[in-house]
Amino acid sequence: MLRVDIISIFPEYFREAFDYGIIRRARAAGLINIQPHDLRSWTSDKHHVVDDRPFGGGDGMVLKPEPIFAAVESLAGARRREEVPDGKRVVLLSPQGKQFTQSLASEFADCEHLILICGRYEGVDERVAESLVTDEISIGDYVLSGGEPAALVVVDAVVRLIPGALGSETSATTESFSDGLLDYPHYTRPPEFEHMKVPEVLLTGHHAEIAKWRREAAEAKTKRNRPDLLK
Ligand code: 6GU
Repeated sequence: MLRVDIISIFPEYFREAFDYGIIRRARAAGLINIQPHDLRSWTSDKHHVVDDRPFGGGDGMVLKPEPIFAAVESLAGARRREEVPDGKRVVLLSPQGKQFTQSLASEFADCEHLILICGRYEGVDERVAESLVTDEISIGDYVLSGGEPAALVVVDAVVRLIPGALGSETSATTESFSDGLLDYPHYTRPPEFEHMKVPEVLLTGHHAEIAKWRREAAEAKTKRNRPDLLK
């Protein structure tokens, strides 16, 4: 059972997000336990303040360190990165993070406990990234207004790698990225749609030729859409 705690100032954002498809099945099967938490519940002041103005000036507000350290202490039992036990990862979602990849998703799927911290506003006090988290990750080169959508992305990518989450399918190992190429093109009925035909070889039942076509089509599509993967 993989436990995932998500720390956010918008815990309601996740209300129905995990109630569909593979994630719903994995939860029902007891493969994963996902729990969103309100960062404000780890404040101690009357107004539950989680942010403050940046030292040095500038626009916007910065998430304060104290509630985040308190949250991670209560969920992971650690106040510093070095104290995070094996099998646990404390992850800050931020546009300044290192790129989230399929390989990192595999590492997370092998863990017993993930703590995902959703960044907000113009930033998070840097002592969180410096001293508390085991990983600071970004899901791509664009700016989101918060880490919440990124947390959904991470949970989805990780859950489908947990043994048993995909049921009888073998998809997880044969799809995009596991062999460094994009997935091959897929077709279903009808064999002709508005003058657009399914490649003939796929209708023949010649398995070796189909495999060869798929390999070449995957390479061509990778060259066209993601030449960086071939370098
Ligand atoms: Cl993880 N957070 C934010 N705020 N923006 C992002 C991101 C994360 N990944 C890409 N852009």
